[in-house]
Amino acid sequence: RIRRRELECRYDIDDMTPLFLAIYRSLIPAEEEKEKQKQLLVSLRKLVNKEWPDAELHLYGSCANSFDVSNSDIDICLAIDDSKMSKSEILLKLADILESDNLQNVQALTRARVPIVKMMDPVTGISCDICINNLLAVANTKLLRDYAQIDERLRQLAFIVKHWAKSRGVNETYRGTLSSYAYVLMCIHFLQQRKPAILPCLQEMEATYLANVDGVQCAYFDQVDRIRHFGAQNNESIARLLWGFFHYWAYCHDYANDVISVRAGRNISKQLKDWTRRIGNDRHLICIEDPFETSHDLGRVVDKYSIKILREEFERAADVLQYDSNPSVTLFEPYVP
Ligand code: 3AT
Ligand code: MG
Repeated sequence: RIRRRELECRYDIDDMTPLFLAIYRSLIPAEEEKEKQKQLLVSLRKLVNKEWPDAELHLYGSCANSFDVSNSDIDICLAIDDSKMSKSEILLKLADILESDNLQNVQALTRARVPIVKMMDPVTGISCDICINNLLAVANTKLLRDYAQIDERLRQLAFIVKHWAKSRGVNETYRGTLSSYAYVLMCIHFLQQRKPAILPCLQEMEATYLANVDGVQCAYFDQVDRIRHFGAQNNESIARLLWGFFHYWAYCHDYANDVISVRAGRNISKQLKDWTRRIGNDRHLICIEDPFETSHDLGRVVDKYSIKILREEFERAADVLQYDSNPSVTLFEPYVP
């Protein structure tokens, strides 16, 4: 593998910014779509509280972290005292309740890694996954949303990266590629490394948000209104950052030794985390530390085949941005096997 670490990006890269910003804007969900999501949440709350008066429903995932493109599914967490019923029993009961309220395609997946009920609301056409007591996901949703408010380039970059990943077929965890959550963490990490930095490391700052979630300490600076100018010293355009992002994962990241850590605001060593060997199914071929559940490697879904596909896609994207005459089209060309 030739490593092109020293490569400078093309001289006219900044001229492509309007094209990428137009793509970004076209992906943002319309106000009325967000309104429909809220309405659905309100009616689901009513329904659930009839059976369980103390239960709460929280939105999490991209519909709540501001990284959702239009027509996304929504993710909901049912927070409920589960000392009387098992998770599976709650899911099955929930599925019954939803079905009798005419929600469509109701399915309880009790044996999934994260057990959920899936369903579709025929009124709004919105599909949704409901999980039980996954409060760490609610906490990491807030962290991502807070990062997005510091510098708008994060949301722009992440939208384009998610759109690229979906177009190229590398946003499929069941096939060994990365989740949207992992891509957003890679974007945050990348912007933390720019010189000057575009994003701070919120978990290294004074903790203004503190919560113990399922035994995990979640602590970070969440008064992001006060640090809106953090990235102002850096005026890199979105096209330049996009090129930098792919170039970094294609040619600069040290896959053999480094762990991407948004929590630390930098790379840390695999050695330090004892992520150097394969243990069970965890191969640690690309290591992305979860910011709160730090023993959790989001890259663990990646195997020896999919790491090759991923890295080839990063290289393709970097090369398209470097040499192609029409990068804002070629970058998103659907992958055809
Ligand atoms: P999409 O817009 O749906 O592609 P998303 O951010 O909603 O992006 P997912 O639907 O894959 O992503 O996941 C929903 C949320 O669940 C996102 C994150 O808060 C949490 N989550 C996902 N994967 C993990 C994981 N491996 N570990 C911890 N939390 C996770
Ligand atoms: Mg989602």
